[in-house]
Amino acid sequence: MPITNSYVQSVYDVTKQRNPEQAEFLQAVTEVLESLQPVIEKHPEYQEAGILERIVEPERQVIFRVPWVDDQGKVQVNRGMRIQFNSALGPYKGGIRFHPTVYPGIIKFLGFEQIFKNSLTGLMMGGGKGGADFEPKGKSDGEVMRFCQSFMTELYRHIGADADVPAGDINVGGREIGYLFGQYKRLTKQFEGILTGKGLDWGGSLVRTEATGYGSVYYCDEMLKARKESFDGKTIVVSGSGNVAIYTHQKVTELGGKVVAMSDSNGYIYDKDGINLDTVQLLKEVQRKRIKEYCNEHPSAKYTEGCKGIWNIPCDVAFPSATQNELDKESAQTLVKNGCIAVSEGANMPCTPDAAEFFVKNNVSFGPGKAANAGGVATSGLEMAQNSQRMAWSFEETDKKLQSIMVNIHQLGQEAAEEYGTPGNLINGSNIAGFVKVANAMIAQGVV
Ligand code: NDP
Ligand code: 2IT
Repeated sequence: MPITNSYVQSVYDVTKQRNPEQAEFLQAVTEVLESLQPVIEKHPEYQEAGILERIVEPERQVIFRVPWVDDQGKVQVNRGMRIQFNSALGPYKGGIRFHPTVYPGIIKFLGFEQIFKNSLTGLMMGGGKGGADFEPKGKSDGEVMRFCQSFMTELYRHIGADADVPAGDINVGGREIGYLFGQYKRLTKQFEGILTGKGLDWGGSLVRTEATGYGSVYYCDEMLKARKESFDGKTIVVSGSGNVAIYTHQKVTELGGKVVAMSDSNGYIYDKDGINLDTVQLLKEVQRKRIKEYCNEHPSAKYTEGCKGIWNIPCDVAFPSATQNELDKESAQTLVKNGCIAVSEGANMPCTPDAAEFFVKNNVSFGPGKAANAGGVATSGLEMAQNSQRMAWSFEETDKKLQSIMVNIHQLGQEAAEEYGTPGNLINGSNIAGFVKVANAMIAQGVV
């Protein structure tokens, strides 16, 4: 849907002028602004209060030096950042990404998406994101620890249990959260819920590790139910082999699907009889090795160099769960040609805009990231609730809450899509449902 509303267009023009080099951020803003046009037309109060002008500009952006010493004794310097995007609904909340591609355009796209995603969860969380252009591949535990300690030595002054609560994202998992938490405590003497994804013995929540993958499957299950389908007997392709991909595999298998392919940034593995999750977990979670090595254990599987080819594998349901813009229009056309009926974005913005549009136009049930992968941050919200209570809930109780949040997010998207004239379009519906709550809170809180 192109931008036709002149107010929306003027907001986009200013955003582009202010952020000319930030392609990913502009991509995320464009998609949201396009979806919001019918809301803006129906509710002039949003324009009167300057909501769009405010919502595309982060409340605060901190960029800092992260110096550390490698195992050879050499000084290394990375760039760290935390972007505190919007606090209308609660403390800033969102992950930290360590990847060489990190720059403000990536962290801003993620922080911007996070505003609407967190709103959809129904929990009290604003939107933020952080990261560094650090490459953890090939680094020792000691190097990762020193890097995390240096990162937190600046970050600690900007976060707080009621101010900003970071978590994991690409290359930030249990190990990194531990090192970051330890350094925060050392600097402040406070044992507080300032991060989520913590270890289970020191304030973490059951289900947080599994939550994004499980949530993406629960969400997709709702999309399948809406078309009178289920996972039973379905062939599934999951890209990535990290946190989100692994627990997507686990849950989808439990519900009767068969995952035939997974990947990492070097290439993908395919086995028509199904990918063995124990081997993937050992390789990725314990040994930190490449997915290619899977074939040493399972000679029936085939490894192919390069990521894009994974979408040529025929499947009923696809879970792009690695990174942004990993699935383009050509891949979308191939998936549709091969009979794919549903796509659930485990990653943030993994489908290019023309790929997403192609899915919607061709009757593929399409779950946009800010809805489909909201289970991770939702369970982070549950971790914060448990920390505030100084309690820990059971796996079953937490998983049940996660499930009902995902069902609700799907319903909110459906209802808003219907109300604003594009029934079944969960991109529009989720953007609108997420936006309206934030916009109303911003109006109530005045011009800040
Ligand atoms: P992990 O670091 O655990 O795994 C990332 C996976 O994606 C790895 O297999 C990695 O391969 C692959 N990958 C990363 N970058 C690229 C790239 N540039 N090209 C191809 N493959 C790549 O991260 P997560 O599983 O946590 O995150 C995956 C996605 O899910 C991200 O988009 C993240 O923002 C999103 N997400 C994560 C949530 C969470 O709770 N963790 C919550 C919601 C969304 P390699 O090992 O080779 O780098
Ligand atoms: O993109 C995301 O939602 C995350 N990386 C999880 C954020 C969180 O605070 O749990």
